[in-house]
Amino acid sequence: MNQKQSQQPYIAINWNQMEDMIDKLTWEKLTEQFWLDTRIPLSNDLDDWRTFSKEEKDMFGKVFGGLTLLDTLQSEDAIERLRQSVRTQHEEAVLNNIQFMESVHAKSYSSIFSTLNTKTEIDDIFKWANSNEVIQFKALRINDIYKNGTDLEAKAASVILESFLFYSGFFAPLYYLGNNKIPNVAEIIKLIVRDESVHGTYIGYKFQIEFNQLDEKEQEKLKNWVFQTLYEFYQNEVKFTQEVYDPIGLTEKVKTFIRYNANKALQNLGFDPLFPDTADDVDPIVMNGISTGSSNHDFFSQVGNSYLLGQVEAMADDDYTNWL
Ligand code: MN3
Ligand code: MN3
Repeated sequence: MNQKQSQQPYIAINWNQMEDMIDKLTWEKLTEQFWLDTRIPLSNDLDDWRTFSKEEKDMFGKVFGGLTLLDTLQSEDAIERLRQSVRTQHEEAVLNNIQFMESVHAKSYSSIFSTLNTKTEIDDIFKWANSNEVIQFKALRINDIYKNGTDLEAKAASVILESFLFYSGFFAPLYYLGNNKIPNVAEIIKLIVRDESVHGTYIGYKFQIEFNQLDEKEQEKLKNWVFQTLYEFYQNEVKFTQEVYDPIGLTEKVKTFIRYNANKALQNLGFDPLFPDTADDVDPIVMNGISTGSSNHDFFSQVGNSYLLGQVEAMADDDYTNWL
């Protein structure tokens, strides 16, 4: 939408005349699942936290520090970039909601830190996130695509971040939840996962609309770019996973989980999976963690309360009506 030309009337947004019903359904879904970190009783997790080893506490600091960095990027730069190529006024309204929730996500980690960590520990975590090479690679590379990539590349980068790059971090709280530890911290992560699931699906859907308008040659070129970029991120994710999870011996389980989620990112973009890993390969403790509770974390799933990889196929309108 460009309303800046002075000769043209300024257009009032009309929610009774939808160009794309997906915008309205997404708005309703996102506003219905609105939440705030301040409503979760995080201090109830302190008893569990005190039993954790130094290595476990260190791992959680890095995990949440890394997630803070990525959600900061989403709240500050991603939505501004996506705004440049909105197709409808309603899409811009949905992006406003997403942008605010990204700030809620980024702030949630600070609520977790202030509950579990000392001031010195918090300072160290932020120092790590702001200087560590592997975590910085994710943020800088994604932001570079936002700054210098095409509209379609920017959308793809956003989906890669939302549906893939967060999950090496999400693994830890979900795994501990599956073992009945820190349930309130994990509840926040589950709420974030639920949001990211809608964000990735929605931006992926908008990507697919534009992608389908390209000619075959351009499609092939962009598809190759997406797979190459995703694989480049996967290699960095492996490094990140080793650095963060080697000390507590969870690296291999996390690597399976990130490959599974890399496939989900590709699915959101309308592409076939790259890795052989499916939901069945992911540690069931994590799948339990992610599916506990009343929320549906995956809008592709036809079976309701779960987080399974759906059939890989192009999006259709009825995929969205199933949300209702
Ligand atoms: Mn977020
Ligand atoms: Mn998001």
